[in-house]
Parts: sequence; structure tokens; C-alpha cells
Amino acid sequence: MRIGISCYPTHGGSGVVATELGLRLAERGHSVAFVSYSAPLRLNELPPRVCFHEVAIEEYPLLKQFPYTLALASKLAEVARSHRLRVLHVHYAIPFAAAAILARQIAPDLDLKVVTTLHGTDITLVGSNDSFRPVTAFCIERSDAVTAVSYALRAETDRVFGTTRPIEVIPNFVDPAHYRDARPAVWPAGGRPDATAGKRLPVIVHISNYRPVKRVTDVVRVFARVAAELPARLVLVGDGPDLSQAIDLARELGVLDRVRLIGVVDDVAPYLRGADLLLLPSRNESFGLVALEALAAGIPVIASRVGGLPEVVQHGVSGYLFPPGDVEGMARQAAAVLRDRPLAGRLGRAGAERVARRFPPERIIPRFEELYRRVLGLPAGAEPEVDDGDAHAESFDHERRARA
Ligand code: GMT
Repeated sequence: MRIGISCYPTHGGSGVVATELGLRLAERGHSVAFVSYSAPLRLNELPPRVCFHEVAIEEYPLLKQFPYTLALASKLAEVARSHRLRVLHVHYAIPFAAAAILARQIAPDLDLKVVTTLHGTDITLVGSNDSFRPVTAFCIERSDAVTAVSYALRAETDRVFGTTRPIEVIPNFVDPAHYRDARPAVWPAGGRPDATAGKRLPVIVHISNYRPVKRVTDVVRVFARVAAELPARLVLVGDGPDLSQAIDLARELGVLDRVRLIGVVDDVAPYLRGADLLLLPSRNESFGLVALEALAAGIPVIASRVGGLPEVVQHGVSGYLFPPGDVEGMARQAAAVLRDRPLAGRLGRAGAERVARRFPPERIIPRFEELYRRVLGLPAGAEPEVDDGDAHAESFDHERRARA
């Protein structure tokens, strides 16, 4: 099949999942065109059958802000025509589904199908904002198929928008081998190396975009309580608006010298492999991809019992879930896990085993293929159209060479 994918290209679970999905589809013989204002971060090189088209963003003196959605719609229609795309799979209702639906109307002869994956903040934060509500509802209703990354997100979508159309739950996925085999990160001076006077220092890691929804000050509060009992370290990976608040609080609580700032990284696996515990005390999380990544890396997760997190982390089996804001509970449990290595080992193994069983690409990608077949009216289980060798595949490869 020939599939167009559009997503946020910057760091964030939705972009990571969309990119990995496109790359895996291409490995399975499909042709994939990514369309965005910059190449998604994991798209470091363009393998066979993958191309990338950039939506140019220009300054418009007349307009306060560049109308990206319109430019994206034009580009999607153009790329769909030049690559004879059959499906536009967009990640987030706003602005991607809106642009894809417009592209479908711009090029009606192509009979494009729009598949929209809801990742969360489009529903829980953006979509339910009154100014976006009608357009989000429209996008959900007019897509040819809609998926949600968790049952919780589907229920929330139905609740917020009163949706009646089917929404299929297709969870995010990770490649277990990538996390299992990653070499643990070497921490900056002062953190690990593991031995300090012969003792191994426990490491808590938090990875996010440091937006208010992540409650990063809770991360610091939990850590400060743990640090009062254990010689632990806190590793903060990523960056975002609330990071400076977290640093200020760590200073105020007297634990800043035990906090290591890593900044934004392409691959979080080494940081998860080098840690003993992931802390994710979010106010909301439709899925929590980083929790899945932590489990894949074999470390337990302490998180909020919100949104889709209970579908990822099994309380008492692969980690522990608490009401958002329960700093005491999270700290008590984090200290208990860090003290009890056999317990941490059991939790880590249980999580990694479930990720390998329930969330590997081999299990999830065929579900998207089946969905594409369904919207295209192809028979269920039909072999994917393999594009190797046809003129179309050559056009993708030509672009790849041009970019190289
Ligand atoms: O969490 C964010 O702010 C980023 C956002 C994104 O675009 O990646 O995350 C959402 O989608 C992820 C991928 O499906 C989910 O793992 C996150 O839980 C979800 N974030 C929220 O629901 C807050």
C-alpha cells in the first residue's frame, strides 16, 4: 500500500510512534511518504520505500501566524497525487486530520482515505478547549477510520465529544530488543559510576517534555523524600517549560547536587537501562509511551493512576500506581523498590515480559495494515501490496537518493 504519514516531528511519543510505524510499514513492503515541516527525529536516514516531503513555513506580513494547516493540506494533496497515495494516516486530530480531510477534498479523484490516530492531548487538552471543540469533533466524524492509543482515551473521546462512530483501540508499540540490548548510559560526573565507596547508587529517572500536565515538581518532591533515606540520584531527561521550576525546587529542598540534567536526547533507552526506576506522576497520560519504554528496558515504573497508564503498568506486578499528587505514597513505594533489589528485579522482569508479549511491533503493525485494508475495501488478510520494483517505488527511491 502507499501511505502518507503526518505527525509532530519533534520529540514526543506521538512523533516517535508515527515514525516507527512508517519505517516498519516500509520494511514490510509498503511505501511511506512522511509530510511535515521538518523530518521526524527518528527519521535520520531514508530507507528504501520511504520519502519525506517538507511543508515550507514562510513569514507572511499580513498574517500574525503562518496558516500551517492550510499549507499542510496543500502539501498532502500534492504528495498524494505525485506518489499515488491511498491512505493518509495522521497523528492527532488537530491540525493533521483537519489538513488531511481538506486534502481529500482538494483531490477527490484520488479517493484518499483518512486514518486518524488520537494520542491524547488533542482530546484531553486541546480538543476539549471550546475554540477547538467543533473542528476536533468534525475531524473525528469525517475520518475514514479513527484509532485511539488506549481504552481510556477512547472512553474520554466518547465522553467529551459524544462520539458514536467506532474508534478502534490500537496501542502504541516498542521494539523490546532495542531497550533490552541498549548499553546503560554513562552518567555525567557525580552520578553513576555505580560504585561510591563500594556502593551502588540507586537512580530514579524522569523523562518528559516538562509541561504542566507532567507535574514535574512532584518528581522532585518524591525524589527529595527518597533522598532523605537513600543515597539516590535523580536523572532528568528532556526539556520543556517547567524544567526550571523543577530545578528551583530541587535547590530549595537541598537536593540539587543529586540531580543530573541530561537534556533532550534522540534515544532514551540508555538512560532507562542505566536507571532503577521511572517516575511518571502526570496529571493525565492517555498512554504513557515512556512507561512502556521503561518496562521494555526492565525497570519498574511508579506513576499516576490516570488515563491509559493502568493499561501499560500493572499495579503490584510491573510497578505501582497512585492518585496524581500522592507524593507521600509514591516516595514510600519508590524507596521500598530501591531498597529491595529482588523486588525491583521481579517487577522489571514482569514488565519486560508483558511488553514483549503485548506491545511488540509484530503484533501492532498488522492491526494498522488490516485497518488500511478495511478503509480501502480490500479483503481482510490480503497480502500487503508490495511496491518493490514498480515505478512508484522507484520514485520514492529517487527522492531518497536526491536527499542523500
Ligand atoms: O505528553 C505529551 O505532552 C506529548 C504527547 C505526544 O504528542 O506524544 O503525548 C501523548 O501521546 C503519547 C503517544 O501516544 C502518549 O504516550 C502520551 O501519554 C500522550 N500525552 C498525554 O496524554 C498527556
